[in-house]
Amino acid sequence: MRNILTILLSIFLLGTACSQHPNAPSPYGTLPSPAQLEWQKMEYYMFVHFGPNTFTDKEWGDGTEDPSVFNPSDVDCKQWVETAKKAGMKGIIITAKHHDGFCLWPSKYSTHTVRESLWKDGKGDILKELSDACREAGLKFGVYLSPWDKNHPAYGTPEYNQIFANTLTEVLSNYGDVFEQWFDGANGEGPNGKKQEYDWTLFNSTVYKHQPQAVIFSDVGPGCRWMGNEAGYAGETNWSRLNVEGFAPGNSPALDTLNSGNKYGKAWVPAETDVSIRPGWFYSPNTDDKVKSVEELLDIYCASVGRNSNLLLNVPADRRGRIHPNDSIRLMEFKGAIDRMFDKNLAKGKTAKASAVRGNAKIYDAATLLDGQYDSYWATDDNILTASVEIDMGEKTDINCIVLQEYIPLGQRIARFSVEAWNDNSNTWEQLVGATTIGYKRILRFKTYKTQKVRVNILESLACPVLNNIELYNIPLEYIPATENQKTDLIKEEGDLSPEKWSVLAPHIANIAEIIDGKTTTVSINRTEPVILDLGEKRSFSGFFYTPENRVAAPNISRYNLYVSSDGKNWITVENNVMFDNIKNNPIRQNKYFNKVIEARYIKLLPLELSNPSEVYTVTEVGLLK
Ligand code: FUL
Repeated sequence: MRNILTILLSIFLLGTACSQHPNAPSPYGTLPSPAQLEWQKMEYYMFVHFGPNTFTDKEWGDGTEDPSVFNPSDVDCKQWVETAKKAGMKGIIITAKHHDGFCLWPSKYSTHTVRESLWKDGKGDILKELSDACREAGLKFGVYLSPWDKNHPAYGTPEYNQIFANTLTEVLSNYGDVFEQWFDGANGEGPNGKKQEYDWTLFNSTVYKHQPQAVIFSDVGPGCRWMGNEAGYAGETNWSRLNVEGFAPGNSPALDTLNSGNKYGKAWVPAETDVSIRPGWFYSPNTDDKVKSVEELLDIYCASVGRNSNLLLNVPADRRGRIHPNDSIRLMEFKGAIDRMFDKNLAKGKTAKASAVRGNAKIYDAATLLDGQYDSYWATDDNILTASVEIDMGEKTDINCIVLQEYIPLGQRIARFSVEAWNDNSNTWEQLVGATTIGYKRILRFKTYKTQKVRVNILESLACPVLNNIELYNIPLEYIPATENQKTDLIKEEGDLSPEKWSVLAPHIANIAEIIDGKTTTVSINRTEPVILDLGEKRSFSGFFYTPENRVAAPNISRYNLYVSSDGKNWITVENNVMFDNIKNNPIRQNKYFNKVIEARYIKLLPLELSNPSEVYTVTEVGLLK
C-alpha cells in the first residue's frame, strides 16, 4: 500500500514539474516604475505653448508685459483636445507658467495672471477649461511650469522656492490628475537681476505629495529626461538608463549623453522628445507658413517614438485661443500618413521560430512576438546572449519597415542587432539594416526588399534578450527618407532684403562672403570681432535676422548690440544688449524687428555673449528684413 502511495505521489510530482514553466528572466538593471511604464505606452502627446508671448511675437517674455496683452478672442480648449485626439495623441501638456511668470490660472501667489488680463474680464482659467476638456474626452492632462520667473518680485531670494512650491500645490491639487509635471531647467535673472538657487528636492516632493503617479520631466528626470535638443531627434542609440548623481535640471550631463542615455546608468530616466510643429514654441502669424511638413514630422516620429522616446509635439494655440487651421490640417495629414504606414502588419498571423527559447517552453517561444499581446514575450536561457528569430511570411512580400519592442518591465538589454532578408536566388541572408538599442520601441525604415523570410539577429545583449513584439510593413515609398535625418534648410525667406549689392567689410577672413550667400554653410569668427556689412547704397529696413549654426553645442551669439551708419564711421546704436531668446536649445533663425523703419548703408553686429563658451562665434547667415 505504502509503495503504491509513493508511486502515485511521484507521478503527481513529476506531472506538476513538467507542467511548470521555467522561471521568468530576472529583471536586468534598474526598471521603469508602473507610472513610467504607463507613461511610455502613451508614446505621443501634445505640448501647447500659450501666454502673453502668443500676442507679442516673442519666444521669451520678460515679465514686464502688461497682462492685458493676453486677450484671446475665442478660447476653445475643447478644440485643442479634439484636435489632439484626432491626431492620435494621448494627452496635452500646457505651459501653465512660462519664464515671463504669467499664470494661465488665477494664482493667489502672483499678480501676473489671467485674473489681471482682459480675457473674460479676469474671470477665466485656462487650466480649468483644459483639464475639464481633457477629462471629458479621455485625454491625460499635464502641466509645464517654469521655476524661472522674470516677473515675481521674490525671484532670486530664498523665499521664492517656497512660493514656487505653493504655486505648484495650487496647480496640482485643483485640476484633477496630472500625468506629467514638466520642469523647465532654464535659470536666468529675475526682476532684481539675480538668479535663483532652485530647491529641486522641495519641488519634486511637492509634486509627489499631490500627484504621486505623475512622471516628472526635467533635464535629468526623475521621471523622464530631456533628450538634449529641440529639433526632434533622439539618439540612434538610446538607453532609458541615466547616471544622474551630481546633476540637476539646468546642470545636466553633456547633451550627447542626454541624447543617448547611459548603457549602464543607475536610474531609469527614459527620453522625451519635445519639438515644435513650427520654428518657435509660441504662436506667431510670421510662422503660419512654416508649419513642418508631413515628411519632417514622420522623420521626427521615427527618430523619437521609433528610437525609444516619447514624442511631445508642440502645437501652439493662436491669438484666438484655438489651434490654427494650418497646424491642425497638417496634424491630420500626419496622422493619415502614420495610419497608412502601419495599416497592415505583414508579420501578423505568420510563423516565427527562434534559435533558442527559454527552457524550450511554449510561453517564451517566438510566436509570442507576433501575438499582439504586450505581456507575452520571447526570451532565451540566462546564458544565451545572442540569438535570432526568423519570421516566415508564407510568400514573397515587399517590406521596408520593421518595428521591434523589448519587454522593458524586465529592463533594457539589447545593445546591437541586425535585420536580414532571405535571398532565394543566392540562398543567403542579406542584411537590410542594423542598429544598436531597441528599448520600448524601435522603428527602422529601409530600402524595399522582396522576401519570404526575415531574420532578426540579437548581436549584443547585456542579459538574455527579452522581446515582446516584431512587426513588418511595406510603407508607401514617399515615407522612406532618401537618407535618414536628411533635412532641408530654408535659408531665404519672403521679406528678406535682397543682398545683391552687399559686401562684408569685417572681419577679413577668406570665406566671410558665405554669411550673406543664402546657403547653409557656417563661418567661425573671432569672438571680439563684429560683423560689418556694406549694403552698397542706402536702404530702408525694419529689422534684421541672424541664422546661427544649427547645433545645440555651437558657439552662437546669444546677446548682442546692433549699430547702423550712413558713412561707415559714425555709428548709431539701434539695439543695445539684446538677447536671442532660447537660441542655445533651439538654434534657429532669429528675426528681430525694430520699433521703427531705419535707413542706413552700413550695419554692425557685435556679439556680447555666446550660447556656449568659445573663442569664436558662428554665423550661418545675416540679413535685413523689409
Ligand atoms: C525651453 C524654454 O526656454 C522654451 O521657451 C520652451 O518652453 C521649451 C519647451 O523649453 O527650455
